[in-house]
This record gives sequence, C-alpha cells and structure tokens, in this order.
Amino acid sequence: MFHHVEPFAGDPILSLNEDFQKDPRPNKINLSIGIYFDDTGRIPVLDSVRRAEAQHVAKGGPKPYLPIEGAANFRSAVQQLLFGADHEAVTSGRVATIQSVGSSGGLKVGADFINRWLPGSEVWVSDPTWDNHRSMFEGAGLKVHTYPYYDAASGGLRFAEMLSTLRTLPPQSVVLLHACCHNPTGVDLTRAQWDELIPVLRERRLLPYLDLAYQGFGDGIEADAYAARALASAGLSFFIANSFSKSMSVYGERCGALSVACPDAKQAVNVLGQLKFTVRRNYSSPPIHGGQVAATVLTDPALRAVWEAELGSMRERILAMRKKLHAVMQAKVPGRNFDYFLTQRGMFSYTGLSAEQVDVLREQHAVYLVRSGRMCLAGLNVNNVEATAVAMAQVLAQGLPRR
Ligand code: KET
Repeated sequence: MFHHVEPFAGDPILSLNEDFQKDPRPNKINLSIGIYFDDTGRIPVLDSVRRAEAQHVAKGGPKPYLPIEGAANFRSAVQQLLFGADHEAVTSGRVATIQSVGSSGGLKVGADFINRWLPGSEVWVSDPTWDNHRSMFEGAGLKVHTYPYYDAASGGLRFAEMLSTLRTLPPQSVVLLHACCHNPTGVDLTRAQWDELIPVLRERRLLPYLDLAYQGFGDGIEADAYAARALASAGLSFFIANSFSKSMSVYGERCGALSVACPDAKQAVNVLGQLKFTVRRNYSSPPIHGGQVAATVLTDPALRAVWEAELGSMRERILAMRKKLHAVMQAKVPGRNFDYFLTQRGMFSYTGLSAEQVDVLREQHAVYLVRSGRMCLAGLNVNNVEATAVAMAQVLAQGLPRR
C-alpha cells in the first residue's frame, strides 16, 4: 500500500530544532527556531499567562466544543488588538475573524478559502520569506511566486523593485506581507513605505495577506499593528493571520486567528460562513485553552498591563543582545560591517553566512542557525552571546565563500 511513499525531507526549521535537542554538547546554542528564550536560556511562562491560566483552572468549567469559528470573547479581543476597539472596520462588523490553530492554521484556512473563492489568484511572497509560506499556499493548490524584497548588498529593502513588480501583477493576485519583524531578514517597511505601498495595492486591485506573528517584538504592540490599521483605514479588503505563540510565549497552545477585512458587514457574514465551512471539514473547531487564556490576558486590565510590560522587556532584551553582538563582532572582525544587527527588527537577522558556513558553525561550534543564514537573536543571552560572536568570527576568518 505504501511502498511508493517517499521519506520526508525534514523541515528546514523544525527538524533543525529537533537535531538541536538531540545534540549532546553542553555548550550548544540554539539560534535556529523563532522562539523567545530568556536570559537563562528558558522559554518563559509569562506571569500574565500564568495568572490567566490559574483563573481558568479555578473556574473548573466543562469543556464543550467551541463554535466552529472559535470563542466570541477571543475573536472580539483579537479584532480590538489588531485594529483598535474604535476602528470603523471593527465597529461596523466588516471584519470576519476565526480563532485558529496557531497562526499557521489561520494562514492555511485563508489559503484554502482563496483557492475556493478566488480560483484564478496566484500568490506572491517576499524574496526571501518564512519557508512555510510557500509550502502552505502550494499545499492549498495555489501557485506561488516571489517579489523582490531583501537587498543582500545593503542589508536593507529593495523597495523600488518591490513596488514595480507589484505594479505588474494581475488584479486579485495575493500579496503576502509581513506586518512587522520580517522573517527571516528582520527588514521591515517603514510607515512611509507602507503609505506608498497601499495605493499600489489598491490601484492594482491586489489582495494583501498580512502575517503578524511577532506583534510587540518590533516597536511595540500598537506600533506593530500599523500596517493592519493603515490597510483597514484605506478600505482595502485583506487577510491577516496573527499569532500569540511568540507574544504570549504559548507556542504549544497553538493560539492564533485569521481575520478578513471585507468591504461591508454583509460580505463579512458570508466570508465568515465559508471560513467556518473550511474549518469544519478540516478540524471542526479550535481548542479552548489557549484562546481563553489569551482572551483573559487581553481583556482583564490588570493582566493586560502585566503582559504589555512583559512583552516590552522581551523586546528590550533582544535589542540589548543585538547591541552586544554588534559590538563584539565589530571588535573581532574589523573592516566588516555588522550594522544590520542594529537596524533589523524582531527576532531575526539575516547574517549573510552561507549554508556551508552555517554547517561549520553547527558542526564545529555547536551554534545553530537556519541554513539560509537566519539567526534568531532571541536565543542569545548574557552567557552565550560572546561565545556566539567568537564562533562567528572564526567561521568568517576561515574564508569560506560568502553568498
Ligand atoms: N508566520 C511567521 C512569519 C512565522 O515566523 C511563524 C513561526 C508563524 C507564522 C507560525 O506561528 P504559529 O505558532 O503557527 O502561530 N515561525 C517560527 C517557527 C516555525 O517555523 O514554525 C520560525 O520561523 O522559526
């Protein structure tokens, strides 16, 4: 029956993380997966989350199926977080939101919806992007292309080329955009660039699909929602998948949402209905726990304040690591510019290391990066940042070919 089934080649991020767990070397450093580790190298359980969980456990309620679209309190809290409570898109009811199994689940449900209801549409993702984007959209039966994004020479953005490519796309093409903290490069659009991009999306009648997986890790919770709010205020129809995995450090709870901003409330009802149909025939309904914890953290004023402070200190700690790594690298490898560590935002930086250099780092120094050269700076801490810099400097000095 299954003799023709091919072996799984492994996932460039998750399989590497599994290899890291198996690595017996005590000095190993995990800068591969996009997970925030604290200064002691642990995945934190946020105080806000712990307290919200305690409230739910104390209530001890039954565990019925949630509605297909998820819990109403969670969905409404998500809309307020993304757009602001008073935003016209929210108050007019023209946003359709489902609670999803991580933002990955939301991305895929949205992709399935596009395949069913916009069958001619093809998808355009940034070059490069999170590996799984291509995989998910192709898995939904959609064709995936790239638009220019990262400029390896400057470590910045190819904004003019990006815009001119988007101007050539057929109407209803889907444009996947990272709302903040671009993965894998850490290179984001400025507000002025978003403001320039939006008229192009509108004129070409493109369908933006925002991925907001790192809200709060860029410039702050509100600031990182700029793209979502600007698109909504401009009256564009768009998708947005958002995640609490990173911002609440609840990775395994698989807690996220998919929202679709529609032209009016009537269309939002139908869109929501079809999202529900997609969910029902995939996994029927989402789990309770993570969504209820997130809803409590978002809506209880005391817990909300604790969470905002906790997220703020995670962001600050990553920034401090960026500065420290930059300083050590600058000292150890004079003549080479490491300013990208300072200018890039969020958990990731694109180091420019080749796959071969990344292999040497892993094999000889037990420092794990993704083979694209992506480094997760949220895995750095006071105890390993120096060792990371020393290892990187050695690898660079070995003079392996740089891409
Ligand atoms: N979008 C982006 C851009 C992203 O980096 C991730 C996860 C997700 C969505 C999915 O998050 P979820 O937990 O489903 O809400 N990225 C890290 C982990 C992974 O690859 O799954 C990573 O890039 O390392």
